[in-house]
Amino acid sequence: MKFLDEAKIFLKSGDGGNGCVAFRREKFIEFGGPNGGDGGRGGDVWVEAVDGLNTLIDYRYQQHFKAERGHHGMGSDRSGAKGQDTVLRVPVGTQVLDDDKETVLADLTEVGQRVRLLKGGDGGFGNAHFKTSTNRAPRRADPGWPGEERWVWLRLKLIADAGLVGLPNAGKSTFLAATSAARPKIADYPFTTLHPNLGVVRVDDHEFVLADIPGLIEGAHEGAGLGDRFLGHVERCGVLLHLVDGTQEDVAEAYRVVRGELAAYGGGLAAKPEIVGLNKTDALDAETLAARLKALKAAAGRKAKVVALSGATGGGVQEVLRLLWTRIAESRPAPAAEEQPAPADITPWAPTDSD
Ligand SMILES: Nc1nc2c(ncn2[C@@H]2O[C@H](COP(=O)(O)OP(=O)(O)OP(=O)(O)O)[C@@H](O)[C@H]2O)c(=O)[nH]1
Ligand SMILES: [Mg+2]
Repeated sequence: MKFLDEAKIFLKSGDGGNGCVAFRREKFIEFGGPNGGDGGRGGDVWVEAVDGLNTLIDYRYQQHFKAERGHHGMGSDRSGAKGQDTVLRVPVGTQVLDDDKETVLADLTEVGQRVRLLKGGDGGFGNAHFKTSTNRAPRRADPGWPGEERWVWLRLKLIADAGLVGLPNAGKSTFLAATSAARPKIADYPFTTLHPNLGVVRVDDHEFVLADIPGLIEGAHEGAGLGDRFLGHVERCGVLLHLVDGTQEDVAEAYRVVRGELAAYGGGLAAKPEIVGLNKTDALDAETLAARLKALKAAAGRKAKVVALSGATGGGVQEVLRLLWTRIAESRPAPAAEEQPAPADITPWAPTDSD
């Protein structure tokens, strides 16, 4: 199963600025000639792959992108300035597709790569441009040429950064729903989740992709329950969030069952950094909570970090997200900072490609 993050957006490049009708007016100069300047070119729309983004979440909130219109020409032969370009910053791996969702307009595979999607309209000529030997006072100036506009799709193949594991009913989907815009099915029976769900989680100024997969049970590696066939979706995660339902008697056993299945699955899952969450703590009194937390800590050993939380009320959730982010940041390859030129927001307009 492939996970895709998609967004449909509307783009428009800037219209050209209008040309100007003006005449030279100066004392003692009769019949000053035409001096209306040309309009400026409209801004272009670019797309650029940048470092530090890994989802298209920003394009859910803003869907219309317009570049600035070229400035109008003015008297005294002043031409209008070029309109500002608009640069869409997208994660590496983003493809830009046409409205039909098939034609690939741009495929951004490395940081810093930028592609012009729409060109701004040309500016109109001012009346100085229309001066001829027979018409020395032309009143004609052209309006700017319109910019281009189109709908495009942005598409990014998502890879989960963090994976939720646990027994059925541990509250995995509730956690995903509480921390992202994903709306997985949640219910009070095992195997509510039949397919993996992904959500984009924001914590502080970072964002990462969290995968919720169906619950594991004892013998999953032999096909019990839904088996371990969805574990492949968390194989490439940097960290696992292992949720244990705190309302059950033996939290340590619940923890061990899932660890056993992760180890049996192989693929390095058992060796992945793990955050252990004692979940549903809102339903526990202080004494039970302390006892179960202690039992779970003993089972998890020193290596794993154990946190008490409640996906339903949100208690402890921020702490868990920060811990997850820390592990994810550690697991991501360090960006090769020296190699990348600082991405400038605007590319200077090169007159050579302005045909
Ligand atoms: N009191 C309490 N109940 C919770 C909490 N989180 C989840 N639940 C309840 O636990 C039940 C199971 O929640 P789900 O999120 O569907 O659990 P799951 O781990 O996704 O279950 P599967 O998809 O079957 O593996 C639901 O009835 C939830 O309302 C919590 O923090 N506190
Ligand atoms: Mg679920």
